[in-house]
Formats: sequence, C-alpha cells, structure tokens
Amino acid sequence: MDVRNGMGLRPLGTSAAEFEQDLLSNLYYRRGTTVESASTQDAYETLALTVRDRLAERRVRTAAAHYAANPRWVYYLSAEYLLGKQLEQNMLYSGTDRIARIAMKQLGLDPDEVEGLDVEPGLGNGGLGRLAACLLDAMATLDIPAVGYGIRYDLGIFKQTFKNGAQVEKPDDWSYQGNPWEFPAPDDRQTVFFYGHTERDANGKTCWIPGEVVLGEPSHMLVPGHGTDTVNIVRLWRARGSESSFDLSRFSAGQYAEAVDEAVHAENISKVLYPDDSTESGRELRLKQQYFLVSCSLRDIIRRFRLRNTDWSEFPKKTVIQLNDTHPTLAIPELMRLLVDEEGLNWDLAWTIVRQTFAYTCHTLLPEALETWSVPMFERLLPRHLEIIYTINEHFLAEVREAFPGDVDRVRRMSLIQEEPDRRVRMANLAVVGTQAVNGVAELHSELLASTTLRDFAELWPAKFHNVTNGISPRRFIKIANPTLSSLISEGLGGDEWINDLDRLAGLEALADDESFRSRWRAVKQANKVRLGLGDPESLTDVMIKRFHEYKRQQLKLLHIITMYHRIKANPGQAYVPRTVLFAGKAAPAYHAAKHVIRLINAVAAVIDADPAVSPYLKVVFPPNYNVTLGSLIIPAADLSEQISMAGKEASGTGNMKLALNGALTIGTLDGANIEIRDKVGADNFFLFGLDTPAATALKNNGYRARDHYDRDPELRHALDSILDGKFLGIGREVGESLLNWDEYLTLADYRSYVDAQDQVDAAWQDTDQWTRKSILNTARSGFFSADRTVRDYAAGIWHVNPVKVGR
Ligand code: T68
Repeated sequence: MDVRNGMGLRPLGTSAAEFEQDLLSNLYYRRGTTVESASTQDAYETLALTVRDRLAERRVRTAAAHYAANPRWVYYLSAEYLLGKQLEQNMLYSGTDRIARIAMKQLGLDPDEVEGLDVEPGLGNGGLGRLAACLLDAMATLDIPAVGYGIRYDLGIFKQTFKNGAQVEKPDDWSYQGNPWEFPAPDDRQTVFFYGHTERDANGKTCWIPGEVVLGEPSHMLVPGHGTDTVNIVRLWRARGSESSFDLSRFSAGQYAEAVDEAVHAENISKVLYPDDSTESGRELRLKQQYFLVSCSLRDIIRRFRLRNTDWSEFPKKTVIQLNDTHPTLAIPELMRLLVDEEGLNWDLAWTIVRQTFAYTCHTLLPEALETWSVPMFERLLPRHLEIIYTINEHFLAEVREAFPGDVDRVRRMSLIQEEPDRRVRMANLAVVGTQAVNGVAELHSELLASTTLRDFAELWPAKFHNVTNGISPRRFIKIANPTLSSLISEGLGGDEWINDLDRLAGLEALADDESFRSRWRAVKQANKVRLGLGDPESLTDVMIKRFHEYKRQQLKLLHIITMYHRIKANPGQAYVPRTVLFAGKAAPAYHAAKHVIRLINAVAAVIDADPAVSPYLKVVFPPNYNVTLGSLIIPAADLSEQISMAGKEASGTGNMKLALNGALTIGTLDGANIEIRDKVGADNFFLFGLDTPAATALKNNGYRARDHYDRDPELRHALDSILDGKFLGIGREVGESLLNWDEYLTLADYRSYVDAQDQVDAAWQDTDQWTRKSILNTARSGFFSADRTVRDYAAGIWHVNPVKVGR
C-alpha cells in the first residue's frame, strides 16, 4: 500500500511537467535558490534529489513489506563497493530518464552538463568491489530482502595520473561537494571498542575493558531493483570520535592539535580505502577498519532481528551473512563474543548459531593474498577476539585429530594460528571453520580451491564447498553503458525483456546470419568507438582493462605490441591490420613491478606515436584513472578482449564477461571464467592460447627457465632486447630483466602461442562478415553471465532465501 495515502501526501507525478515542478520546488526549498541564480552544482543536486524522491516512496513500501514478511535476510558484508555513478542508474530504475531531460530543457538547463557532475563513489579496488555492487543490484531486481554493509571511506581509490608516463596517485575526495544519494542515519550509530584487556567476574563471565571507544555512524544509499518496486539499501559506516574525544581543556590551553588528537585518531579509521589489490598491507589500521565494519554491522543486524524476533535460536533462520572474502571474517569471533559475553548463551549453542549464519566467498588462489595478522598486533587490538579464536581453534583441532588420527602435519596446516616463522592468525582458515558454505567464483577456481589452497578443509568437509560463478549487472554493463546496442537488441528481439532475463539474448543467434542486422551491429560498434574518442573507428580496438598485476600479464600484451612494431619496421610496405590497443588500470601504489610496466607501456606508446612508418597501423592509448565510469565507455567500443592471465591465477574475472556481452571477442587463456565463456560462446568464437593450469604447474615444478624461450625465439629475443637496450626512451629495463631472469608468471613460455593467436585474430578481422557474426554470437550466448543468475545460484545453493514481493 502507498503509505503516503494514509499520510495525506500527494504521489509524485510521472509527467515531464510534474517533474519540472518538483525540480523547481527542490531547487527552492532544498537548495534555497532559483533557476535564474542556480549554479550547475545546484541544478545537479536538485535533479538528484528529485530522482531520489521517486525512489524513496518505493523504499518506504519495501521496508513495510519486509517488516510484514519477517523474512530470511541476506546481509552482504564487504569492505569494498564500486557502485558506479548513481544518477543515470536511478533515472532508469525510477523511469524518469526521459521526463527528467525534458524538464531540464524546459528550465533552460543542459542535461548533459548537469548530469556530468555526478561523481562515482570509488569505494573499492577492482573486481571484488564491483562484484559486490552487481550482486546488490541483482538481489534488489530479484526481490531478495538484503542489506549491503560497508565502510564509507572519505577518500576512495586514488585518482591515477601520469607524470612522464609514470603513475602518480592523487587523493579521491569523492564527496567533497556532498553526496545527494546518501541518507544519514545518526540515530543508528554504534559504539565500537578497541585495545584494552579482558577480565573475568566471579561467575566466570568475561568482560572486555576497552582502551579506545569509537562511534560508527551509518548512512545508506538506495539500491533499487530494475523492473520491480523493491528498493534495498547499502549501509556504510563512518568513524567518529565520541563526545569525550574532544579535549576542551587542552583547546582552552591553546593546544589545538592535541585537543582533537583523539577524534582525529578515531576518524582515521574510515579515512581512506586501502589501495591494495591482493597484497596484504600488514597495517594495524586495516585490521581496525575490518573490525569497525564488522562490529557496527553485526550490532545493526541484531537490532534489525530484534524488531520482529526474540528467540536467538531463530537467528540463523532469519539471517544469512555473506562474507565477501576474508576482510569481514572478524564477524565470526565478534558474533561469538556478543552471544557468549553479552547475551549469556553457552559456547556450544552460540557456535551452532554462528556456523549456521555465515557463508564465505573466496576471491583468490594466490597464497600471498590470503590474509594473516600477526598475533601480538591482533592481541593488542582485539584481546577478547584472540581468546575466542583460540577456543574455536581448540575445538576445531580436536575435530581434525579425530578425523585424521596421527596426522600432525595436517593439524599444523589447518590450525587457525600459524606458528612458524612467526605467529599469525589465518583469516581464511577462520572463515572456512566458522561458516556453513564456502564458495569460489568460477568453476576452475572452485575446483582449485578444493584441490589446492583449501584442500585440507575440503577433505574434512566436502559438502561445504560450492561454486558460484560470478556475474555482472546487465542493467549497468549493457543497458546503461551501451544504449545504442541495447536498442538494436530490443528491436531484434521484439522487446526489452532480455534486460531482466538475459538468456533471451539467445534469440539473437538467428540474426547473426542476417546481413542487414550485421551491418547495423557494426555501425553501433563504430559509433561507440567514436563516442570513446579513439581515432579510426575502422581499426581493431584491442582492450586490456583491469588492475595491473604481474599475474594478469600486461607485460605479455606489451611484448606482442613490440613484436608488431618490429614487424612493421622491418616491412614497412606491407598491409597490416590497423589496431588501436587500449590499456587502462591502476597499480597499487607500492607495487613497483606493476608501476614499471605502466611506465613502459606509456613509453612504447610514445615511441610508436612518433614513428610515421608505424603509427598508421598501430596506436597504443592509455587513458588514466580507470574506474566504473571509464570502463562503461570503453567496453562498448571493444572488438577484442584481452584475458591473458597465467592459467590458475585469475579467480574468475568479470571484465571478461562485460566485454563478451558487448560483442568483443576474447583472446584468452584457460583461466577463471574464461573457460566458461569459451564453453558458452563456442571455441570458434574465442581465441585460445597458452598453457593450461596442469601444464603451467608442471613447468614451474620442473624448473622453468625463461631464458630458454628467449634463446629459441628470435622475435621474442628482439622484443626483449629492445626493452633491455633501452629502445623505449630508456624505460623498462626492470621489466625486461625480471622477465628474462625470473618470469614468475610464465610470460615467455606463453609468448609464441599468444603471438600466433594474435595472428589468427588479424586473419579473422579481415573477414568482416564472419567477425561480426562472431561478435553477435558472443552477445547472444553471454546470458549465463548475468548477475541475476549468480544471485539465483547463491539463493538456491547457499542462502536458501525467497523473494518478497513489494505490494502496490
Ligand atoms: C578479484 N579480486 C579477482 N581483490 O582477482 C577476480 N584483494 O578474478 C574476480 O573476478 C573478482 O575478485 C570478483 O570475484 C579482487 O578484486 C581485491 O580487490 C582485493 C582487495 C583488497 C585485498 C585483496
């Protein structure tokens, strides 16, 4: 029921004229200005509020429906969210995109200029953070009662700039102008403890006496579903000093810095997102962030539980908490602490509840990316949690000893505490022990998890291990990102139901053989290249967009570019397939090897650009500051998708799915979700190369020598020599030397196979009709990679939740 009826509130209109009225009203009452004197920022904020108001009503109804249903909830805990810009999405979901633009024009405002002020909240690093956003979108679209919990970092992922081709990081003060999408909820603030010590009272009850107290203040953003009235929320916590943290006496004594010391210290917790990708920073502040997120969120979850329930035994029936990697794993000992110390439950009952409540998604295989925390630091910061972890470990290791009598080595490997070379808490082990389900993010990844990284655990509890292949939001990554292709698809399929039912794209298969459809498909791709601002729309647009990491092998792509360069130099007269190679992505600020690769790419780009014999055929571009917004512009323009990680290293990848969905053909290894993409789109429509996981593992185990490949392959030698000889502005020797002398990720071993596959790409490109057919088939067969399917898999296999329909 529309709550507003009972409140005597007028429903918001759906016409452009009514929208215009509401714009004027919001401009006047919320911004305190008029059309004549409004700045573009005023106009933007007003537009955002006017759109937001139209979702607020759905939000109220959603909350009412959820309250009435008292359903089983999904709580998604993630240290990162890459939500992307909100305005365009919220206009689409509220059905106001058309009327908003008409209304703005009526008021003499330039819609593009106004919408251009929308800022992307960059509260994540890469795939893991974007996955969280795609899953929230799909949960709302599928009417699943869900709340996302995260941290409201003041500074998001750094802004990347280049200085002399090298990455330079700038802070990202994303909400400097405010954030109109956010609803602050200071009433729901929570208190978080750190440091201190534990004491036991006469009854043996444990009490934690904290050394620092910090407040967590929540605000939420709306997470609307598409084609439904459900509007869920993502609740983000910001750290605040408590009232007593401001030292008035010091201030009065003129000690201004000291007066705010404690408050600043507290607020630093949510100051900045750690820009690490797969490497543990080891900083205490990061552990503090993790506990801050977990402590605030769990108390909020319990507060919500109590709105409708009283009995703790109901808790796991009403609650499933999904841990997005190990970052929120402290939720396991924290819930134990709340149940045992604060609620007085006995240990066994509490442990049963905890285990039934949690599920854990693992996003990596790299052993160096598995989080561990030094015991002394952990003990100082979270003394009670360490005791709890020790007790969990005692019980758990007893279980292991019983299942595998005499297997001391296994006990040592599985322990929640690493003993050598130093004592550390192993978060992945804790996450497996404290949950009812563990999943990898693509078929291969889940198999490798169970057979390598988490093998001991899979042997103990085989039924606990699941696969849920990642997916992407079709709303954001085709409907919004690629409007022209979306229109063509809707026309071809006779409707736009495919946006919420992506398997329907299969209907495009028949059109792949239709000459006129193919030529329109091509025209869309070309228009998207023009929109992106790349030179020649006829050239093959070859894109590698992702975080910079050695295992992802941007350096392999670079060796191929240098090889093309040498071939053109050696035979300038010949005809070559013109290519525009586009790189985009950030390197962690402390990851020097990755930053050297960035610098070398920019140097190679400059050398090629300055060479008139080569530049007509080859262009390398590297726009800075890759983010969701830039990705949404690049992906629709891509012809070729580079997914060239060393087999067995990329857990899944999701950019690979976005590119295939938008009609790019993949050149890739048998890694992560590439395998499933190839299975779906067909081997003929995918360029496969390189060693598979068993072959790569065997090669590494049998003493890999990169130099053998260098010695044997003249083209490879030429490419590497040119780097080592400083032919590219003297940049990149570190890259060359690391490849030649070590090559951790088998770049040289895969070089020949990769370059040959690229030659096949060139040959295929020359048959325009065939290429377009393959492109259409890639889109037609990508339905599986919808995040809606991913969420259905979680719902059926792990969460066991049902949708709740929001009534009118
Ligand atoms: C990515 N992981 C995987 N990690 O690399 C990718 N790590 O294969 C997968 O598709 C994606 O997760 C979604 O499952 C990450 O993005 C991080 O960003 C990260 C951040 C902090 C610490 C460790």
